[in-house]
Amino acid sequence: MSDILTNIPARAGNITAVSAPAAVPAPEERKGLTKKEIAADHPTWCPGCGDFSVLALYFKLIEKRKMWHEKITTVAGIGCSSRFPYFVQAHGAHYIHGRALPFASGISLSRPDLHVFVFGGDGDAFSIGGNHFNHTARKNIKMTYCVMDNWVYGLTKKQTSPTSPLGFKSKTDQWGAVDYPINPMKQAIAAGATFVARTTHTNPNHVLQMMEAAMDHDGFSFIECLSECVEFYEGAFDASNPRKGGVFNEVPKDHDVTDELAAYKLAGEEFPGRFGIFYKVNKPTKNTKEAEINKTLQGKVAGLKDWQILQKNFERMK
Ligand SMILES: Cc1ncc(C[n+]2csc(CCOP(=O)(O)OP(=O)(O)O)c2C)c(N)n1
Ligand code: SF4
Ligand SMILES: [Mg+2]
Repeated sequence: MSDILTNIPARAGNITAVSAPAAVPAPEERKGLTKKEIAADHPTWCPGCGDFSVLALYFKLIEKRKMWHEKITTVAGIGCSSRFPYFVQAHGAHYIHGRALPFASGISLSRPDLHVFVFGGDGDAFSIGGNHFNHTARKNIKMTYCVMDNWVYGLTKKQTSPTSPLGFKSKTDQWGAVDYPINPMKQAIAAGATFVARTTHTNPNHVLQMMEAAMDHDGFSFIECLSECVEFYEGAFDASNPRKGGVFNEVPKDHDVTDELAAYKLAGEEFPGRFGIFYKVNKPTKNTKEAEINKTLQGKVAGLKDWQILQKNFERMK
């Protein structure tokens, strides 16, 4: 059964799209959007859920960077965090569990004028979506992937996730988790992501800073954003929150973000670890490479009609 049927209240189709308002004045007449103009449905998260902060900061980003409705594309898979696009009054899709990245890749490659944001959970990203994560990262497809890591499956009410620590008691590990958790930062660096950052929902300025830097990066940018599930993993991130007696340690000022090994070392620090940009390098994107191929090929078929190009392709395949 499709995710839409299992998880989403009656909305038609396999993809639930939220479309922009009909009457859009010409860009030159328009000011930056206000939160009121970007907020859609009332978020259905539990009171106190960390996901509220991430959404509020996405609104701030849209406001600050003067992005207009038709330029905002928000994609997600399935999970509490993945409800995100519902709450943004712009274009977006609440897609299939673990499949947000391939969907977003299609948008990114076909619409170079947009910057696609993908939001989702740790299960969505690293369990069912694990392969897509690795391949989207290695292809360096331009987009920002913000994983709202709560160390648990929230939507399905407390199962062990790939980031749950050893000993975590859940419905799937009643005696405590025995499997070693993955380290999202190490995974992203090793997979080939060209921008890798870490933040936490309890530090709003930092979340916004990371989102801005990720958006400005030409390539696949990954953010691990700790986002507490107050219902099924309360207090998970207290050690990273100064208001709860924890510490928020930023990446050292002298850290070289182009040094892969140094980034990997930072990622290996014990929780609460470091926050900030661990790794950032410039590498040609799949977007650029494909655009170059398209340009060359279009030159070869200049003057032909679409059906003639198609026919030529069929002939070549015979
Ligand atoms: C193909 C498929 N498998 C399983 C599910 C059930 N399911 C929905 S969300 C989810 C995990 C959610 O956890 P996470 O991605 O960490 O997001 P969170 O709810 O914690 O934000 C699972 C297993 C599904 N909807 N579709
Ligand atoms: S179950 Fe957890 S992750 Fe889901 S909305 Fe509630 S607090 Fe947030
Ligand atoms: Mg989760």
